[in-house]
Amino acid sequence: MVFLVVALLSPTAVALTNLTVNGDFESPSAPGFVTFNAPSNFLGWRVTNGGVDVVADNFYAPASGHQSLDLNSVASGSVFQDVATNFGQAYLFVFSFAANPLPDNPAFPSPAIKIMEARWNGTVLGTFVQDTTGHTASNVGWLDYAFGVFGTGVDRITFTSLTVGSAGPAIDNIRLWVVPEPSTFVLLSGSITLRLLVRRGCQLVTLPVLARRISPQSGHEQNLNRDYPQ
Ligand SMILES: [Ca+2]
Repeated sequence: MVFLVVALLSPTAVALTNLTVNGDFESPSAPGFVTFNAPSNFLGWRVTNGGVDVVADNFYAPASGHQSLDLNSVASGSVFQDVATNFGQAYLFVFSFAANPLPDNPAFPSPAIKIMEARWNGTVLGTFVQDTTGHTASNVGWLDYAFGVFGTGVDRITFTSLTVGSAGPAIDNIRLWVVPEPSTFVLLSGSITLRLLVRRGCQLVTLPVLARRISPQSGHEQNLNRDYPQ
């Protein structure tokens, strides 16, 4: 069965509820940063590899709110969250991706190019890369990535750093929204052609979709017109 999302509605047509818990990494409050080494938990998230840092905006700017997550403490980290979903229901999964632009802890050096893998319920959505060259604490270079997915009952969102060292890929503003109708969806201003990766059972397909720019935000770059990995 083909699932097509077309973004043609106004932003006020449907109120979107984010189904993730602490997808903005605003908890716990981090005066600077708070490290969670595996295995550990913090609100909404389980750390399964290495370690991660919840980082406050006095270190570098988040995509949203006051904090974001660096997927490296001093080693490659991985976090996941299980989200209750309805089987067969279509969802839009969106996250902001960048990288820690600050200098490394010299004892744990990392390359300038940071790499992360994102998964939906075990399915790799893609490998995401940011070169921190030219980025700063105030110009982190956050990008939004969006995927259409289907629920299976309980679905696991996983983010894994593929970068060594103490400054890793960074995520923020994780969103999971129900797609209100199979043929319609609400996004925000600006029209961009987007490919959504759609999961139906075990089959992965990509569909060309007319989408609209998500979450306009000062200094927050958008990257919705790229071709997503298949
Ligand atoms: Ca945040």
